[in-house]
Amino acid sequence: MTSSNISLTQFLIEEQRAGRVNPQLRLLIEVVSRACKRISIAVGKGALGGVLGDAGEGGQANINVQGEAQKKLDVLSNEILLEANAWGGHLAGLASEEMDTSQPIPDKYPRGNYLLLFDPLDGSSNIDVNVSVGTIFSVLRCPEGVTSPTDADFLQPGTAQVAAGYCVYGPQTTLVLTVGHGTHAFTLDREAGSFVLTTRGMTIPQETREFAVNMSNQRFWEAPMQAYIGDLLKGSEGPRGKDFNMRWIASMVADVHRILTRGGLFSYPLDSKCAAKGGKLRLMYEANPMSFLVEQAGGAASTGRMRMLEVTPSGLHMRVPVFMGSKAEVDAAVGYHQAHDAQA
Ligand code: P6P
Repeated sequence: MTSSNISLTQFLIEEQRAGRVNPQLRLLIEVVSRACKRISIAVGKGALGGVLGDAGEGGQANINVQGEAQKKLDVLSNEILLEANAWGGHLAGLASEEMDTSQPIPDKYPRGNYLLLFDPLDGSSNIDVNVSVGTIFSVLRCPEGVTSPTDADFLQPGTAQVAAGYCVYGPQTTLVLTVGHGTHAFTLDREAGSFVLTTRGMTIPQETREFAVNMSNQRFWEAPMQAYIGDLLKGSEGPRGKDFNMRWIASMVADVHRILTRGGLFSYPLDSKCAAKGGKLRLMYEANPMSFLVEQAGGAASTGRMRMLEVTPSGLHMRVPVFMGSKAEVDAAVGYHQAHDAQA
């Protein structure tokens, strides 16, 4: 780390001086980053912290609103984020992957102008096998005149986000953030206990030779996805004219962090198993924040048929098919879907 590496706090003060964030949003981001530090500590303890395994009593895992078994760390991470954000006066309400509905800030605290949505610990099925997981968050403005927000107040398109980020708990703990002026990475200095700016202006290469998809679902994909991936797998002998490599960590934060760092195409497409729900990944606190970060890094993000950030949310836990990463590769995947739909 060179002395020129500034802290997250200094970065945010400079963004405020430049008029790119206001004091309330700056406080919000600082509070979320401190919560992520606490989550990082809990994740890092693993078996030593008694926090591995499923949440629940008598061997019966709790099942969350997603129909997924909750991990102890899912519950703990959610509680850390709720407690950290309750009293600061920067939020009007919160929504979480782990909670059925959104929550207004408790009456005993002042309310602010923002809404915070988060997936407190994405990829948590990886925790017990020591693979990177992460926290994803999205920030919206609370609608004018709304003092006690309900779910409907959160249902804003991704273009309405004022900030988004994730914290990946891997070999390093890294916070990646956008406030709409580029995507920037901050690495946790564990000795000092502060996030330090390590990449100003992450940039995704336009082209790539790497894709991330769960290939075991191939037989369940729609025809255009079958055709698209089929052509990638043909490599230099096929219509794409180049060989591709594949990575799948099954932790969106880790896969997208790799793509923000070196390029690639991430996809969780529709398949016949999840089509009835609209897809696997959630729009409001997974696809939208990640799409904002990716676009701000020069990449693209789509449902395969439209720009992700322009999707109109129909519900807090709405699911969508996801394609994001290197712009030329996202465009290629979208092209296969457009060609298929044009013949339908
Ligand atoms: P699969 C983790 O559960 C998650 O929501 C994303 O982080 C990840 O990309 C995806 O699901 C993995 O899904 O079907 O490969 O286990």
